[in-house]
Amino acid sequence: SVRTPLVVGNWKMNFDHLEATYFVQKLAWLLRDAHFDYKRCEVALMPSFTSLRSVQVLVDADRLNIKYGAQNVSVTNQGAFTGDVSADMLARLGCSYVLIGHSERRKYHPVDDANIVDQVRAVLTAGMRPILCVGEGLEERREGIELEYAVSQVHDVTRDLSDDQASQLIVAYEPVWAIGTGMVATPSSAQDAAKAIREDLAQTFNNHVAQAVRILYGGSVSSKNAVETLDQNDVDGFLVGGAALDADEFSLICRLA
Ligand code: G2H
Repeated sequence: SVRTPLVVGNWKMNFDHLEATYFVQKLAWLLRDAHFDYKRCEVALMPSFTSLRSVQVLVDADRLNIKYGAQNVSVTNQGAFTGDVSADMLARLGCSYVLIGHSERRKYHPVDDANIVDQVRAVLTAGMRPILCVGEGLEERREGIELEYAVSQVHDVTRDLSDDQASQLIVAYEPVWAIGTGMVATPSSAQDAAKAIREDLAQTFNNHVAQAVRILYGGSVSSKNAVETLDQNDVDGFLVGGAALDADEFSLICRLA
């Protein structure tokens, strides 16, 4: 791919701030030991809110090249919104990325497209990059409409962005049936989805935007299945869940990417 690959570890609701710090130190050490080139592949971790400050302090103190971000964000910037965290707060913690619309958020919390659009805008306004998660369920796959479904999820949320904003976007294609199940999409179906999403971006915006947007694959990624998927033209990296909870395994995926 012409884009710099990106490997993102989504820790979901795992690791307290001490475990998070330990993991980051271990990962940095493993990658240094392997002479990992961060310019060739970007690495990011998505801890819980409660670990972000600890990760920031460590990354700053040791001048690590590992990036990090949050798993969710409020659409508003401040005020009476008990339990919410704003994009500005995250930006001040040094976050580079924010996951938006992860299927687990869509499943366990009421979110709609309007909410997701506002989250994308809030993240962009705060100077971070949204990682927009999309992907069909088994139902859509059975009906054979998985490509249309994933494309329209991206389209509906991004169509009103400016070209500039759209080019900051990262899309994570995660077929819901592949998440945490051990069932990985075949490399060619990951490529088909990424290609269809990129073609739609080219139509909605322009080719320059479409070529700038990185499209990740997510869903039971491991060091055993990573290489083939990344060989695909339009797949620019991974969103890794379960396999991102083991520093050795995650570092291996980074090195393969
Ligand atoms: C998909 C993925 C990371 P896993 O949710 O976002 O998780 O790799 O465990 O399927």
